[in-house]
Amino acid sequence: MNKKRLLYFVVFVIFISVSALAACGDKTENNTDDIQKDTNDETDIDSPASESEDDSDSRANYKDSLPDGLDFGGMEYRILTRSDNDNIFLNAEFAEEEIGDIVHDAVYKRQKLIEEKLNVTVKTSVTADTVSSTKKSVNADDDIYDVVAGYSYFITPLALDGFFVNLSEFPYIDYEKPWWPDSITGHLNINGKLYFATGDFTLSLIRAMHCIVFNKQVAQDFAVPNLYQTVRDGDWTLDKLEETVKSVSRDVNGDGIWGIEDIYGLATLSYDEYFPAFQLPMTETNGDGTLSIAVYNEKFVNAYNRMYEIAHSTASYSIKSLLADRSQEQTLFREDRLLFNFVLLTDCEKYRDMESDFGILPHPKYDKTQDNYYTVSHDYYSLLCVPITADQSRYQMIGAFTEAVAAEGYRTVTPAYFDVALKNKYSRDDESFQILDMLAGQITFQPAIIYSGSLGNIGHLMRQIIYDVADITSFYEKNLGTYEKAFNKFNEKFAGLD
Ligand SMILES: [Ca+2]
Repeated sequence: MNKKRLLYFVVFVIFISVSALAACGDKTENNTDDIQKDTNDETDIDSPASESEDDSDSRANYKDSLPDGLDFGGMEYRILTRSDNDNIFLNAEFAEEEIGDIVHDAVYKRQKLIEEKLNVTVKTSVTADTVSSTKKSVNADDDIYDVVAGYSYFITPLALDGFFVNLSEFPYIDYEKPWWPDSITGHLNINGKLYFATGDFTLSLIRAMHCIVFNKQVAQDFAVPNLYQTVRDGDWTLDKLEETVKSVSRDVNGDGIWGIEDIYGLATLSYDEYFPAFQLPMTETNGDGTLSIAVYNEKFVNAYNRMYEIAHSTASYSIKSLLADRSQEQTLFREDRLLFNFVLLTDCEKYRDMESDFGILPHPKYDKTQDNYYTVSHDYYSLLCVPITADQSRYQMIGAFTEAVAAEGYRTVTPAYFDVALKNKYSRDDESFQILDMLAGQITFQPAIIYSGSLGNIGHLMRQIIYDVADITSFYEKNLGTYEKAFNKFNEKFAGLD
C-alpha cells in the first residue's frame, strides 16, 4: 500500500470533515448514517478521493463499536485527575459546569451525554500529585479509583512496580479506532503488555503536541515557496528545512553581530521530537519482550549532526541567548524577525494577538522515502491507567465508559479545540487545521520516551544540541553504561509483570 496516498486521503477526508462539521454543528453519536472507516482497509485508501466526497469519515459521524443499550445501573466512574495549577488544561477530562467557553463546554457536554447514555456518573478526585495519590491507594489496597489520568513522565515507573492492569485487551476498548493513536498498539504495547492509553479522551495530549509555527509575513518577505504545498507533496524533509532556514537570515542593522534585532530562520530549544519525526528508533523489542538499545547508527548521527549544524549556524538565533531567556523566541516571532519556531500546540495560544498571520506545519520527514509525518507530545500530558485495586467486576463499565468518552472526544472536543480555539482564534487558516488533524493520529509513543525516566533518559540525546555537544558519538559512548544499566533493570522488572 502506498502510504503517501494514505496521507493524501486522510488530509482530503479531513477537509471534507471540516466542511461537514461547519455545516452540521453539534453532532452526537446518535447519528447512524455513518460508515465505519478502517484505516487499514486498502480498498478505501486506494479509491480515488473523489469517490469519498461525503461526510462518512468525518469526526462528527465516526461510529464507535460499543453495543446499543448498555446500562450500568448508575455505577460511578471514579477517576483520579490532575489539578490544573498552570491553567494548561491538564484536568480537561471532565468539567463540572458550563462556563461559556466552547472547548470547556464541549468537555462538559461530552460527560453529560455519556453519563446518560451508559447510566454512569463520573466521580472525579483531583490531586496535585497523581503518583503519590496512586501509590497511597494501591499500597493500602483501597479500591477507590477506576482510572488514573496521570502525569505521563512520572506515572510510567509505577507500571514497572505492578501498579496497573494490562490494557492490551480490555472490555470495549477498541484500539483500531482513531481516538486511540496507532502508536499505542504499534509502540506502547510491548510484547502484549500495555499499561497506558491516551488519545482524544484527554485534551492535554493534543495541546502538548509538538509542531512548527511559521510566520507568514517573514515567509512572504523572503519569498519562501508555499510550505503547505511542500507538506502536501511529501517534500517537507530535513533537506527542505535546512534550505529554508538558511534562506532566511539578515543582519538587519548591519553591525556584523547576530542579535535580537536581526532576522532568523529558526529559534528553538526543542529537538528531542526529531526522534519520532525522523523515525529514528531508540529501542528494539526482542522476541522475549526485552528492550535493547538501538539508537546509535549512521542515520541518527547524520540527523544529529545536520540539526546541530542548522541550530548553530547564523540562520538560527543564538541558543545561548535562548537558554538565558527563552521568551526571546516569542519576541522574534511576534515582531516578524523569525520564520520557524518549534513549539507545542498550546504555545500557539501565546501568538493569538500578534499582528502577522502564522501557520502550523508538521516537523519534516528525514527524507522523501519516509512514509509520513510524525510527532510526539511533550511528556506532561495525561496517560490513562487502571490501578490493580479496581475490582474486576467493574472492568466492563470502566472499559465502556472510557471508550465512549474517547470516541466522543474525537467527535466533538478535539474538533472544538482545533476548529474554534485554533482555527478561528489562533492559527487562522484551514490548512493548519488539516495538518493538526493529520498529526493528532500520528502522535508517537516510543518506549524510550514513555518510559524515559526508567531507561536512562536515552530519549534526550537529540537535545544535547542545545548544550553544544558537537561530538555526539563520544557523548553516547560516555553514557552507554548508564543506558545499559537502566535497560537491564527495566527488562528485569518488565519481565515480571502480568
Ligand atoms: Ca546585527
